[in-house]
Amino acid sequence: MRTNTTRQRALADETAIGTMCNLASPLGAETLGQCGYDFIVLDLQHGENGIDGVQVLMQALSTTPATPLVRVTANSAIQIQRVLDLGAYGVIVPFINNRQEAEEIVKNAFYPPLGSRSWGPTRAMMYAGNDYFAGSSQEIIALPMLESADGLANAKEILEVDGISGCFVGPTDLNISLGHTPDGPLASDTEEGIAEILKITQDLGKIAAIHAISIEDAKKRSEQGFRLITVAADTRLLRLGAQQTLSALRA
Ligand code: 3PY
Ligand code: MG
Repeated sequence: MRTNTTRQRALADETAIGTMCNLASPLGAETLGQCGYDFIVLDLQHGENGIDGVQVLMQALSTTPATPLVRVTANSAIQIQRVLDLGAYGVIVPFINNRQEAEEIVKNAFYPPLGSRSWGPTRAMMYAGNDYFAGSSQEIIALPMLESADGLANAKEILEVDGISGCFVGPTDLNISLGHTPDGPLASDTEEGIAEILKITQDLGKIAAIHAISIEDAKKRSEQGFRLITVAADTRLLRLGAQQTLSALRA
């Protein structure tokens, strides 16, 4: 089965760098993949992507070395199984708050004996290889998002679930859940919560993932110990590049 190079990198204690696709553009996804990102997260939770179009973005990513990951809209059995059938090599699931919710992810992301995913890897087997049934539990990553006060309080029981590969911290939603606003730097209790989650994840030998809003933020998270980092998103990268070009020419 095709190796999940992003998983491999993160578990080897190297930082995998990716970004998010909020645009429903196959050419956009392909362009980012060709830039050399380790992975690309196709985002169904925010932005304009939907389940019906995400397959084409995964096909576009197939021409690149980037690992295709999908952030689903919610902890939905149908959506997790469908994006995996379409070739996602990992799922990121928003707002996971307790062990039971983490167990649900495992049930839907993996075949028996680990989970109870239904057989039907329509595109996944072409992308991954004919040994998909035997190999997918090893290669696919399942990352619950820890981004609420409950998720923080229950981080250990969530991360201890067998089959959960690690966690993906959503700093902004965590900040909001702890009583702060989405603008400006994160509050000190949010940073303390993030450090706590990181320590629990590292102690379990699992993958610590997080979203970063800037290059500086990503560097800080990598130095802190996070090993899978999304930096910005296609919309933001487009805006930054365009603004930089314009302001240089108009100066
Ligand atoms: C958050 O910061 O809440 C996120 O979900 C980042 O993607
Ligand atoms: Mg979030």
